[in-house]
Amino acid sequence: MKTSLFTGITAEAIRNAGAFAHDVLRPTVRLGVTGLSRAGKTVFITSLVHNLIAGGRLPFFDPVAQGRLRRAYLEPQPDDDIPRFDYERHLGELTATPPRWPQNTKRLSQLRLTLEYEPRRYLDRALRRDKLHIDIVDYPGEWLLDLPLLNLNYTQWSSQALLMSRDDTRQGLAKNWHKLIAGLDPVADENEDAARRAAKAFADYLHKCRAKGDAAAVPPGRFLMPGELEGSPALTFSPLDMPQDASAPRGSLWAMMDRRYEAYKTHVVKPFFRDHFARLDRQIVLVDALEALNGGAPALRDLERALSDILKCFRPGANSWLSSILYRRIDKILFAATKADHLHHTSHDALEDIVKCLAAQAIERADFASAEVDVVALAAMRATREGMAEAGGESLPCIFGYPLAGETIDGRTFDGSQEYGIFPGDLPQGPKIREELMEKPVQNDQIKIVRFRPPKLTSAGPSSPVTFPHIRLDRALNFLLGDRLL
Ligand SMILES: Nc1nc2c(ncn2[C@@H]2O[C@H](COP(=O)(O)OP(=O)(O)O)[C@@H](O)[C@H]2O)c(=O)[nH]1
Ligand SMILES: [Mg+2]
Repeated sequence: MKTSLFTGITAEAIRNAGAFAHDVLRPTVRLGVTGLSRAGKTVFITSLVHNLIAGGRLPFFDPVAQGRLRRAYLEPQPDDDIPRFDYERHLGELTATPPRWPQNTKRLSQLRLTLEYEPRRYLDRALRRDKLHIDIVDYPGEWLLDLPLLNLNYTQWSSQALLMSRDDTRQGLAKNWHKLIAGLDPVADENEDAARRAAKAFADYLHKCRAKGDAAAVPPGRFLMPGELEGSPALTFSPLDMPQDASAPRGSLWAMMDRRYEAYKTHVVKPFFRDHFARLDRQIVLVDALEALNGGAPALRDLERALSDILKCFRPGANSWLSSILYRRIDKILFAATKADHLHHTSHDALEDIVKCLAAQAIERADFASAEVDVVALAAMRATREGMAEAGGESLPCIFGYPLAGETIDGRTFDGSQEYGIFPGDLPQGPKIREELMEKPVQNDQIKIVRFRPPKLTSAGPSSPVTFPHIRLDRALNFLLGDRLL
């Protein structure tokens, strides 16, 4: 272990060290699974756990390929104060007839999976070092985007948020909120009702941005993903249009908002980073690049910025608050483009290249000397099959699946009952990929993405359990965990 990790050690770090001493006896990996809402975290965790427990096809996960994985099972998690990831419910939804995608989740949860394996080294076998606990922590990526708030006071944050909202792409979405705060006097007496109305209008605006795929106008993350804090005063604030060079008079609306903003940082942002983020060993960041491709160049630029902000959390500045509480460093980070089953396999490498391109600048800037970073295109749950279809005398590589009721392509609305072959379009490729993506706007109709029903599951034989079909889930597993199962 590098001694430099102990510089700036704090009480929190010492507390985390207690957890570490415990881990030497029972090897544990804390695996963070994050991504913006709807990126596919719940489906990823459910499929990963089920494929391991039920013996799914994982030929590129070395311990399985080498026949060394003996069994995998769930165990009670060690942290009694963290909600458990509701694996059984999500499994039930995905295996129902007809299968359904899991319901939306908005909070942090955790699940302990234990792997028993045959160690490669004689000594490990003799000492029966043959178990690894994996504590999977599912948390909203929106919460990571709150880190920059720690360096901003209320006035700075307020003017930044207002400036962003006056951008051409956001102005329309912010109309109601702008109108509401224009009618509020920041130096007038504090007023709970006014604070509530402003906070609601602000949150509505943030939701509208997100619905359009705008990943940049997110913080404060709990406004979109409130978790257990819904309705709490720490979430009842909004930027205000404040007079320049003035300060908040005592008892004013401005002072009230300032106090709540600071409470949000102290009681919401810091505890998340300290109690959850700082304890992670490995991290997978799920990215719905296809949704952003669908939204064209502005959505891709926003996604690039969000990825860069997310990456900053993994490599905080040397003298920052976050680095002072980080006891362990995350040593592997995987960026995964999800839902690759929306594309024919001939496009999977291109999708990986797109995510590499979106994350490249951030990775360079952050200088990941101590962490290994990789990119993969995967589908945790493959909802389509592949085939060729004839169109206009041309044979095109298509994907076949059941589009969900209400989905549309080229003006046609699907009813969910029939299988269709879809040619999803060509992804930009090659050395000019960045220009193609960011400057020449991808036309909205160039890539065709519809949501498909989850697949009906089949088993390999009467005695085999059903498992979830996937794309490259095993490669992701191997990168994240393979070296801990030697
Ligand atoms: N076709 C396909 N769709 C997926 C896959 N993973 C997620 N989805 C879709 O994305 C939606 C959101 O996934 P979910 O796991 O709930 O996202 P979360 O908000 O990050 O937990 C699901 O309802 C599915 O429609 C996948 O591997 N393949
Ligand atoms: Mg979820």
